[in-house]
Amino acid sequence: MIREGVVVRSVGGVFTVLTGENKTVCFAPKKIRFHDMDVTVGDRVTYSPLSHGKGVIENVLPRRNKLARPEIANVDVCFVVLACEPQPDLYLCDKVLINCFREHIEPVVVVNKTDLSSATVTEAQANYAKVADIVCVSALDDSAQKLTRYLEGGRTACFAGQSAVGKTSLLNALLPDLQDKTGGISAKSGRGTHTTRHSSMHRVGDGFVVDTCGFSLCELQNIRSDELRLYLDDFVTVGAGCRFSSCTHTAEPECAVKAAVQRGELDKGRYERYVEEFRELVELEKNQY
Ligand SMILES: Nc1nc2c(ncn2[C@@H]2O[C@H](COP(=O)(O)OP(=O)(O)OP(=O)(O)O)[C@@H](O)[C@H]2O)c(=O)[nH]1
Ligand SMILES: [Mg+2]
Ligand SMILES: [Zn+2]
Repeated sequence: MIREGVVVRSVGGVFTVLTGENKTVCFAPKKIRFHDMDVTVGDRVTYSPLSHGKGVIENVLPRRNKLARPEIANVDVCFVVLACEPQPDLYLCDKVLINCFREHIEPVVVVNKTDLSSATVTEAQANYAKVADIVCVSALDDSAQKLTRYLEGGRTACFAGQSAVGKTSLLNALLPDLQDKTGGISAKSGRGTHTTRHSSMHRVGDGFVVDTCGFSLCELQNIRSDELRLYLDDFVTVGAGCRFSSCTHTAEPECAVKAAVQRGELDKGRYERYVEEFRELVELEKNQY
């Protein structure tokens, strides 16, 4: 008898598959991959149960969407977590947001550690208020509850962000019985110590939340340089006023986006990062052909 379930944990080729309230520890024959990604947390799979709560994955069902960083499939919402420490990497944040739009995932910018400082709140608002919800929280009080409204109707959310921004701490705040391990920031590098090593999916209220591993590198997923601008909603709105409808807002004359930056209506840092990301894609494309 074949069963269906969702992969809630994946560690070294061993997958925990949830069907209703039952968890089955499954193995996957090496050949099972779906498109270019291995079986991953969030995947719906079919499996043949063996004895003793074990099983073998037979197939991966088509994905609604996927992200490579964090590695996850079939999510509705992505909580992109920023904090005053470690220092926010807005290039990383931009790229995660763009990949979310590309994959039809709702990104929410979550500013954590607001008990320490509100500087990141200001920065997040200047950069992202026009493109995503911004939710300010601290894992030290009950403000993480603000995230639960994104799970209503049984939606699945994942965390994304640099190591040590507090992803696991926020999940622990939502699920006091969980108390997964959290880590710190290395005094030497100022970076997180990569405490979470595997993604895991947890039921929270109506929906699910996936804790993920922190990362500091992220590539844009299947996005061409000339369409990059379409994934920045704030640029799309302002860009309606550019002289050329295909304006990339870089070298073209009479560019409404550049004008808006000059008037201070679009954040200069955000614009400069866009130009950098655009150039990176152009470089990549040159090497491809
Ligand atoms: N002051 C303060 N500290 C926090 C908050 N949230 C997390 N921390 C601390 O930040 C550190 C990192 O937290 P984690 O939850 O392990 O961070 P993470 O994002 O899961 O990190 P990785 O698993 O490495 O990706 C820990 O020392 C936490 O106690 C917060 O809201 N305020
Ligand atoms: Mg963690
Ligand atoms: Zn333009």
